[in-house]
Amino acid sequence: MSAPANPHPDRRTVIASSLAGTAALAASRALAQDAPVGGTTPVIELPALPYPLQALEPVISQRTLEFHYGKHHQGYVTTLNDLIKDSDLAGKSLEDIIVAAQADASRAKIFNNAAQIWNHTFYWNSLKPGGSRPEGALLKKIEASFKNLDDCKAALLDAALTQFGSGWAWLVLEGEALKIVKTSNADLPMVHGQKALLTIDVWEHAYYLDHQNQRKAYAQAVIDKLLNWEFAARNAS
Ligand code: MN3
Repeated sequence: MSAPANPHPDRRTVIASSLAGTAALAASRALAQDAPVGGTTPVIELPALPYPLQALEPVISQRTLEFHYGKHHQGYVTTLNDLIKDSDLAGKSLEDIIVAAQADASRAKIFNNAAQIWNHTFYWNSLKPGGSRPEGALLKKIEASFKNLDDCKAALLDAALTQFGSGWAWLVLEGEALKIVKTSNADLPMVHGQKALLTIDVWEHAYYLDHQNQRKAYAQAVIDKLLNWEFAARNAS
């Protein structure tokens, strides 16, 4: 039986790396700075998914990604562009928008939408069809900060399960140590002095179509089968 046709071949393009520090981001910054006076201000764009929509099955179905990427992630992008248009934040990088909005309680809606764009792009990159295993310097760091890889994964699962309500479970670098943390709603490590290495979305929309209310079945399968440890290693270096 052949795989279902990908209805979005234009989304097959692989995005090079994480949001932070990519050539694409540098290019978008250069574009922002070089925008001609009176020209069109660049908008925040929805990055391409790094794999086809069906590539994470059976853990995460094509239907979940059609909604989660095509509706939720796209929705945050559309809303943020509406919110910042004609403001001092128009044309700024996503990271700059997140940091500026986080410092201003009157801009909570901007923060929530901007952070959710960043979180979701980071989450797609934290997953890889077929998964991978940590090696080399990252594995050494894991063994220095946790007893071993199994303990690191168990702590990540525990964070995913004990985050009350919507949020995220993360592997982060804080100083020289790796830590597992959880955040609520759109909150994210970069505003807490931590560098994100991997994340798992534990909002219900991430798993309800495939696993209904069983967050543990989803989080355990993601940890066992889909984590992109090469992406984590790039973020840690
Ligand atoms: Mn989500």
